[in-house]
Order: sequence, then C-alpha cells, then structure tokens
Amino acid sequence: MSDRDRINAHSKDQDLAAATVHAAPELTDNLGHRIGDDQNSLRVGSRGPTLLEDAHFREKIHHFDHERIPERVVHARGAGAHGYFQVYDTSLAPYTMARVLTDPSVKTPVFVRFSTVAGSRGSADTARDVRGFAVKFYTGEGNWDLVGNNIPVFFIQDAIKFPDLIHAVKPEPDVEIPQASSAHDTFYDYISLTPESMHMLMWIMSDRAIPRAFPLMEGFGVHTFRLVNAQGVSHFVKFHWKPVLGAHSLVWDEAQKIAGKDPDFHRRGLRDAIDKGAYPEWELGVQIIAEGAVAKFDFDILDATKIIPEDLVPVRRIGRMTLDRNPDNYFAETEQVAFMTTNIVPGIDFSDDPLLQGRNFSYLDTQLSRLGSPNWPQLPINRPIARVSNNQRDGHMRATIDAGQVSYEPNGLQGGIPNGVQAAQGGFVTYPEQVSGPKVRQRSATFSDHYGQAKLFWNSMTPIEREHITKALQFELSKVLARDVRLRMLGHLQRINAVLAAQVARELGEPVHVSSATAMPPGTADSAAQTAVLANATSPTTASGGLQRTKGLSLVEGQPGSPKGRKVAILAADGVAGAEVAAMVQALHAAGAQGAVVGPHLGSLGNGVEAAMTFANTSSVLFDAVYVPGGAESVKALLGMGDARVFVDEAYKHAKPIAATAAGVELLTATAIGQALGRGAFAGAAALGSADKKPEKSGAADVQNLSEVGRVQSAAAITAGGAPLAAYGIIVGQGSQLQSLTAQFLAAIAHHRFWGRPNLEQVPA
Ligand code: HDE
Repeated sequence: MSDRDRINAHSKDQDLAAATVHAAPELTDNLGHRIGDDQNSLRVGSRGPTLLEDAHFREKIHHFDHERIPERVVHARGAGAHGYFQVYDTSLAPYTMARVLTDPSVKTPVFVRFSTVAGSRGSADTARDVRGFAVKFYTGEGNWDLVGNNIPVFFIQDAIKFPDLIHAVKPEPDVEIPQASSAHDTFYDYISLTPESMHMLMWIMSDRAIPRAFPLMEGFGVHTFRLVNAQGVSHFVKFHWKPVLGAHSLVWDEAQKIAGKDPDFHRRGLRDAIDKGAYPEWELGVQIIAEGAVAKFDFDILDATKIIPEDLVPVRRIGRMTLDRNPDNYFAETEQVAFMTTNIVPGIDFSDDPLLQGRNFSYLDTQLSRLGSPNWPQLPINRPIARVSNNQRDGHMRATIDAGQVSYEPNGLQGGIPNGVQAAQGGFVTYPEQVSGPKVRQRSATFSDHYGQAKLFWNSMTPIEREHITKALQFELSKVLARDVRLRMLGHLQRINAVLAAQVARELGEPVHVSSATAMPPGTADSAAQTAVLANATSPTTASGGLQRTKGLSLVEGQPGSPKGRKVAILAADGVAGAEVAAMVQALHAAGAQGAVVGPHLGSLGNGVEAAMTFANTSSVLFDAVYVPGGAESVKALLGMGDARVFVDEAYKHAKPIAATAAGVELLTATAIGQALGRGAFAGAAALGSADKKPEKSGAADVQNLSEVGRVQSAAAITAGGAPLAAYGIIVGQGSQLQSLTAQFLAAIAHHRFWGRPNLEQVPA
C-alpha cells in the first residue's frame, strides 16, 4: 500500500497512540528498575546527609532540573487540538495538484495550535493581541503547515523588521513591564514611526483582537501563496478559515476582567467544547487570482499589509476542518509541535511576499533553539504520516535506528536508494517563476500606500465597531507616557479618520482638529453619544479600486449566530423555582448551549436544583448570558447580595442577553438595569414578583403556581422608552410563559450582543 493510500483521519491518531504511555501499577525509574521508596532519599541514619549513591534521587531531580525548554519567542501562549480536514469536491483540481485540496475521499488529519503573540507562556488568554491560527495537515504527500493568524494583514512588509516590532511590543526590557499588552510607550513609539502598520493597527484595536473563543475566530493565511496545477500553471491564492458558528468577540472591559477571573478562558473553552462533543468547525475558503489579473489591483498582492477585499474577489468555500480530539499531554503535543511555513506539498508554492520569504528562514531556525536538536521532526507530534527516507543521520536525540551501511547519494551499495522522485511520481518541483533584476535593498513603490486600506477597514465597520476601535485607542494611548509618541499617533489617526482622531485627542487632553461635534469620551462602557458622533464619520478612499466598504470585515454584519456552545449563568439561591430552572437547563441543552446554576454555595438549593458554581468562584464575565428564575425566597437572598447585583449589571453593560421569570425580574428592576431602563420598563413584569411570594414547591407544581399567578404582559409588550425590552435582549415573563420565553432567550443568545442599551455609562459595574 502506498503512503498516499494509507491516509485517513485516524492514521495520525494511531501514530500518536503508538507513542502514548499510560500509567502502570509498578513504579520504575526511567530505565525500568522497579522502585521501592520514592519519597525518602537514601541517607546515613534518619537525620544524616544524603548519599551520592542514591541514583534514583539523582535521576528524579536531574530530570526535573531540565524539564523546561525555551518558550516560543513569539506565540508562547497557546492551546492545541487534533482533528481532520476534508475538501468538499474536486473543484480545485484545475488549480492545484495538492491531493489534500482536491480529493474529497481523503480525511486529512490535522493538529491546530491557537495562540497569542506577545505574552509569555503563563500570560492571560484574553489580552488584546492577534491570535495565531496554525494548522498542520498530515497529508500523504508530507506535512503542509498553514501558519496563519486571526487577522488577515500584518504590521510590517519586510521580515527584516520583525525583531524590531517584537522588541517594541514585548515587555520593556529595563523593567519587563507590561506583560502581554501593547498599551505602552515602546510599542507606540515604534508603530508611530512605522506607517505601514496603520492598517493592522485598526484590526488590532478592533474586537478581532479579543475573540470570545478560539472556535469563534476567523483564520487567514495572510500572505499570497500559489496554487500550481498538474500542467504547471500557477494561480495566486489567499487562504481563509471561516468558523461555522460565526466570528464573535468579547468587549474590552470584559476581556480585562476575564484575565483575572480565568486567565485560561480560551484554553479551557476549547478543551471543554471538544470534551462535550461540540466540535469546533471551520470552512476553508480560497480567493483565487489568475497571475495576469494581479495588475488590475492598485495595491500589491505581495504586500502583507493589504487584504484582497471580498468585494473584489469572493471567498470560495472548499472544505471543512473539524477539531474532535484534545491532546493527551500539553508539553508533548502543544508545546513541542513545530510549525514551518516551508512545509508545503506539491500543488502549493510560495509567492515573493518579502514577509513570507523571511518567515521561510525563521521557522526552521527557531525550532533548533526551542527543541534543541535537528531531530525535532522525529517527535511524535511533528513526524509526518508520509514515509521518511533520506541519508540524514545522527544528532542529539535521534529516535530512529537508520539501518544499513549507506548514508550518502549517489550510492551503488544500496542499489541507489533513496532516490529523487520525478514530478509525475509526486516529487516536489518548485514553480519555475522567472525572476531578474538588480540586487537592491529597496521596497517596491507598489507597497507605499499605508492609509487606504486602513480607511477601507474603518468605513466597513458598523457604528458600534467604530466605538470599540475608538475606545481601544483611547485606552492604549492614554497608557503611553511620552507625549510626543501620543502626538505622532494622533497624526496618523488624523490621516485615517478625523473624527476618530478627535475623539482620541479628547481622551488624551489634546486639542481637537475637527469642525464637527465631538462627544465626551466614555469610561469603560459604550457611549451612545460617542457612537453617534462616529456613526457617519467615514473616510473617502481611492485605494482598492475606489471601494469605500467591503464585506467580510465587520463582526456585526453577515456573521452566522448560534446558541451552540454558549454558557448561561442561572442565578439562584435556596428556594429557587426548581421547575423553571429545570425547563431552562433543558431548553439550553437541547439548543447546544449550557446552563450552570450559580448560587451562594455549592450543592442543593432545594426544589431539585444543584448549584455548580458560586458567586465567589465565578463571574458574570465568564458567561454569554444570564437567567434569573423565580422563587421569592431565592430572589430575596439574591437582592441582598452585591455579587448577584453586579452579576446582572455587568451582563447589561456587556450587552449580553438577560432573562428573568416571575420574582426573578425584581433583581433586574432593583439593580442598575432598572435605573438605566427606568423601572417603568418592567412595570408589567413586576406584578408577577409579588404573585410569587408563597413558598415554592418543587417540580411541576411550580409551573402550575406561576401560571395561576398572573396575567403578566408578554415580554415583547413590555417597553423601555418605546422599544420592547426584548429589543435590548432582555426577556422577562412569568413561569408559565417559559416555553416562549426560552425560545426568545435562545434567539437572543444566538444574536450574541445587544448594542445600544440605554444609559450604559451609569451602570456601576
Ligand atoms: Fe510568526 N513566528 N513570524 N507570524 N508565527 C513564529 O516560530 C516570524 C508572522 C505565526 O503555534 C516563530 O515556531 C517572522 C505572520 C504563528 O507554534 C518564529 C515573521 C504570521 C506562530 C516566527 C513572522 C505569523 C508563529 C516562533 C515576520 C501570520 C505560532 C515560534 C516575517 C501569517 C506557531 C515558532 C505555533 C511563530 C517568526 C510573522 C504566524 C520566531 C520572522 C505574518 C501562528 O519563527
């Protein structure tokens, strides 16, 4: 059987299983000697010195002393998962001979590692940063690594600048502060002197840089690559990963709080999703451009600070990736996995993008420093499924026993093998691009527009997305201490959009150069006034063929929404309405979402309800939505708890769906939400609180009680300032309305966030 035929989704799993070791009953040292006592070192008398003879002690400590390897110089913080990729059909065959992209019968195993860039290995997951999105395809023709990011452009145009960029963003060298943050002087000093970064800056200040979860992120190959067909014809290609559940993000106030409440938020989320069988999925998309069509763009496709707008070249979805298995060991798999942009297979090739060309050197080089030996491709997570056969030998930690007398080519003693493989037999042949020119340290004039696509991005944002970009820049630049750096940055922003620059200038206490009205900068909440000022602040641009907006950039427009994988906190105390909780949990579960009861203590809250979390060990920011069920006693207890009040207030401030039934509505009216919306907004709903005051019985009787209670208006009829509460993602009703209420709540959860809620600035959360 040939290597090609051996490939199926499980072949890499089997390969890894062969290297996986499980605990056995008998304790041994690393060389198989059975150990009697692993807890007392060998010493002279029970109080005397330890003996050098204690080989077991020395082996144990020796191993421990050397357990660390250098963390990645960038992308140190990451999480990984196994899965497979399968192309839908053969429609790419005219463009590429890569079997992984053209044979729908092949399920190619993959390992994916998601990461942040700037933080060290122990930093928080929710830092504002670009996310790495690196996919290793174990194909029958060798490994193909698509080492991408969740943002389609990059800060710089030439790889020679990368060490400067990274030195600038990393903690400042004299004090090693701040960790995993771009909000400091050296980063903006560098950026303000590097105009080519302006497009990427807009992306990094947008909500793209604070994803809700890894499975809710888009991915991009960033560079232009080539697809090459069997006739040797090349097309340019950009790769995209489109998450099946849509791309969704956190808000900055939430991201910062999560960094303290659960720094492992993304890592845990990925692991939990796979454990629960909610397998993350993406479609692979391609933008294909004929070589001859390149000239028609007024940006250079070799410039990694530019996108090819989807309005110019649509994204074709060609296959699906599913992540369905968690690693068994973080170090052996996620830490030791080694990606390289140079890992490509026949049918895929490089473009001359100078950033990609530089990366092609860096990734091989860095593995040696991190993994310590040129034999790192033999590590189980890195080794290909395709057969390896060459004359390379020896080196630290060689794992294979390379039999035979011959380790050179040409040879006659071994019958001339291994031997080069012809193209027709699958041997890799570099695309024979014609190149000529003087050797120069020079950038093409076609790389010189640094603001056009920054404007295109800004224009393509909805008002709330502009508000978030503006707030991010206000936050970041207000942390910069050097005034001249801030002023240089304002100069760049002015060139992207004058109103944006004016709003940031107001935050920084600098003069505002705009004739239109400006708004007082908000605190941590979204500001309706600032959003209104930004809403019409577009920037005309002639870049990208005069496109003023393009699809594919907004996270608000055109993203699929689904309640799948979402986490809902159910706030409860002793005496909670058990039937309401049970019905909500079931409805959430049926929709692929998850409800967790948060109470003052773990365990039983009566009426069949068990608290899985407490107000002390979790937080509103760790959930996508909040539900407050009825039960007079329970709600009374919650009203007395500041933590419960902050819980719902934060959900309001962070634009998350909130539902309440019966007496549960009182928690909303009594908190800042009631004040923000006006208590009258809940007038109809409040009546049902009083109806609920008698002691709860468990089970179906509760529902019966509640339905007797009252003729409460349906949620849609209850209004705040004229808009139905439901339009703000606040769903209230009585227990008897639970069925329609859960349906509305699930729709609200699928919608993700409800921007534009009234009076957010007043909410003290
Ligand atoms: Fe990387 N990058 N990079 N990078 N990069 C690394 O390789 C580098 C760039 C990306 O989960 C390093 O194995 C240079 C762009 C990801 O293991 C290193 C340049 C993009 C990962 C390196 C770039 C990326 C890395 C560090 C400028 C998006 C993590 C550890 C030209 C397309 C992979 C390692 C993982 C990691 C170099 C720019 C993505 C040092 C020189 C652009 C996802 O080799």
